Amino acid sequence: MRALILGGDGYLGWATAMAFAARGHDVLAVDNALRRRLCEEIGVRPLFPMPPLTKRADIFFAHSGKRVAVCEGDLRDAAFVDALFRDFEPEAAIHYAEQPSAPYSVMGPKEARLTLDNNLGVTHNVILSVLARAPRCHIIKLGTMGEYGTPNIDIEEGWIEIEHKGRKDSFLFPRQAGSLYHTTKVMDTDLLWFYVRAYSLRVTDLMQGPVYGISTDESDLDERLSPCFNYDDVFGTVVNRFLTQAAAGEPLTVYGKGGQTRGYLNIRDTINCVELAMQNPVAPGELRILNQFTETFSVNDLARIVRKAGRAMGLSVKVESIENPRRELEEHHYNPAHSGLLELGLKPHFLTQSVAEGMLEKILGRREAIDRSAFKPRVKWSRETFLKR
Ligand code: USQ
Repeated sequence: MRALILGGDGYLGWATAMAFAARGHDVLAVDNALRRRLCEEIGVRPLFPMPPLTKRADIFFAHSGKRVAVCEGDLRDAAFVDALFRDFEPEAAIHYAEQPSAPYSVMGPKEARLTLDNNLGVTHNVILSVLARAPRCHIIKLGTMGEYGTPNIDIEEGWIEIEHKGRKDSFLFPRQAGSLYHTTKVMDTDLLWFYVRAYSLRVTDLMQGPVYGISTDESDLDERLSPCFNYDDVFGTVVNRFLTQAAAGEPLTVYGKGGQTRGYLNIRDTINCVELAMQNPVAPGELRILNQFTETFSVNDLARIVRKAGRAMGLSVKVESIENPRRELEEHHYNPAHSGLLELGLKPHFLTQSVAEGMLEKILGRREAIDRSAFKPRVKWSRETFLKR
């Protein structure tokens, strides 16, 4: 299929672009290197080498003979987005092009504004350009499980039927996000839902949990094709952080009581979920919501898994409970539905000990490059951060 990958330089976008090209799809990856710039600004670096996007596309071509076409540009520019949809005529637009970090989004007023402006601005430009230039294009939007928060009831897959005063109707499941970043995803969903209802857009909104992983079939071809693997407190997700902490001989930083439970998935499953969504498009006027994760863990569960894998590899792994910089429940009910992607054919890759050990092995190969000062959380969910001007 003709797939436009928006945010094609990021952790998930680049891995998806290569996998889709390898599987015979016609791929155009678009990015403005925002993630690289933000990492530089806050003084953090991904662990594995990351040549510029065009260079990575050349390296991938040299290994595979498959071409990821690349276009550099800012998706907040409406004319640029319009031209992309007009010229490429995509059948599917995979929309990863957002500022993806919860801590970054509440770092200060500048970061909060950037997150809001970028995430909503890009989503809205994509919607308008699809309507104007490619009305049959299926928008596949990366949302987040964090849109639902941690309510004290089971989480459904997108929708909930409510009976009120003897009448019934179906509504979006209540959303109550825990950061500004997650809130922009809630707002994205509302924007998409409006345009689906009013203008018959075709949309799949994937509510994804935290992703982990380094390896995909394509990134394993050459270390320079690795995904953008952050382990710092701002852009690193918890499994990737814990494994890097273990490799560095630093304690695993469990925030608070560690009972925070989320739905996790391997980066390989992200790629497969997005491809399944693309190959099974929705009809015009339909908003399909799929909960994208394969298994749930508490932070304490993850610390145990990483400690066990580390010990099996001869590392001494310590676990430290530190003050939680975030406002989140540390003990809560969590039972989200997630049957939609399995019904479409997803074959999950679970977080087994051998997967954790495989990741550790790769990380140990870059042990010298680990910046130990990047582990300590620097962003608190506190009003004081917004007093900066
Ligand atoms: N945590 C720790 N110690 C750490 C880092 C994190 O205990 O050193 C805890 C956090 O407090 C949280 C959980 O681990 O309870 C997950 O944190 P995370 O940083 O891995 O994930 P999060 O900030 O929620 O965001 C990530 C991605 C985001 C995606 C989201 C899915 O950055 O783009 O949308 O996962 S979800 O968590 O389901 O909302």
